[in-house]
Amino acid sequence: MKTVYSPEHTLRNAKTELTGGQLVTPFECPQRANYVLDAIKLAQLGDVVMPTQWSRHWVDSVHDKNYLTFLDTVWQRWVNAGNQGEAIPNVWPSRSMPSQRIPRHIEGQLGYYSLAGETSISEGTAEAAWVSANVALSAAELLNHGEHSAFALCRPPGHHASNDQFGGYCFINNAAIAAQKLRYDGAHRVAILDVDFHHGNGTQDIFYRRDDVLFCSIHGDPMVAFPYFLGFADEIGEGPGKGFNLNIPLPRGTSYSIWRAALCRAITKILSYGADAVVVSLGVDTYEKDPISFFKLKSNDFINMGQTIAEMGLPTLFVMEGGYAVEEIGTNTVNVLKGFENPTG
Ligand code: Q9C
Ligand code: ZN
Repeated sequence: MKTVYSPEHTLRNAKTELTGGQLVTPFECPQRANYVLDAIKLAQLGDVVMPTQWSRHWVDSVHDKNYLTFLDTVWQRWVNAGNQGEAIPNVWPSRSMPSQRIPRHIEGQLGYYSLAGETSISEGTAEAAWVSANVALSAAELLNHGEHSAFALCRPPGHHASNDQFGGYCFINNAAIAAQKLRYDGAHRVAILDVDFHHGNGTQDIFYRRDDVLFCSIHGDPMVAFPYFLGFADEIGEGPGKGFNLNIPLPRGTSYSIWRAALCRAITKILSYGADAVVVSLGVDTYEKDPISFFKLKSNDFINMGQTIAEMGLPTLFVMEGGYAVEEIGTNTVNVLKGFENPTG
């Protein structure tokens, strides 16, 4: 399997994440992608190729134009406003003041265009997010050229980014834009299988009213896990999208046997849907030692995960999302990809 990777992911190198009332070094750090790349080379998974640059069209097709302008300019505007630290949102159009207006001040705009407050914007963040999108698009293009599978080693991740909001370490929804391209390239029906520990709220929201992209997600119960306000089992899609959204929230301590049963449910849905291609939002934060998650998958379980996904027999694009046990992120990610390439029976 080929991997698409760019060293420019290091442009995203924030110094702060707001967690537990403190500003800490972000869990979503450059070493993550470096460890994954090292493991890919060690395992000889296949060629590692650089992304090419794609038209803005694909990103524009899932994100609000004004949001993208905000993303491209926020850092400079934040600095120009005299701020010393990184750009962190601290006020939102909340339930008691549901304003539809977009503030002019950068502090107000940060709240308007964000869905969470842990993710600081720093110099180079927008540039890295655009490169990450190009990584996903270039990997999607490999499928278009006849590859059965490909791996987009995206960083920063994307599945929490909605049409017009960043958060959860995500800015541009890489999996969503890849799905858009696969649709355009001839797949009539695309399924997104989100196996990251967290619910892919951004991806769900982008495709919620559509029947040409099925979204299936297995994740920590949002009653007790980020993103808290989306990802419940009763969210099944709306309008033409009704029946084309599947959420499987699971409790604290979920082991692989339980998790795998959920995967099989999602796979049954994808097969009955008649998907022509699958995008896997591949987070490995389901790992037992992940510092911010609460499932109990072991490193070897990721091999079976890849094998099980392969049993669908569909062209598959893997897109990197989360995974914060940095030392093991390479092994766990490559285990999925190797498992996919070496199915049982
Ligand atoms: N105390 C992805 O996996 N909440 N994003 C962190 C840490 C945000 C995860 C709480 C988690 C976002 C792509
Ligand atoms: Zn995650």
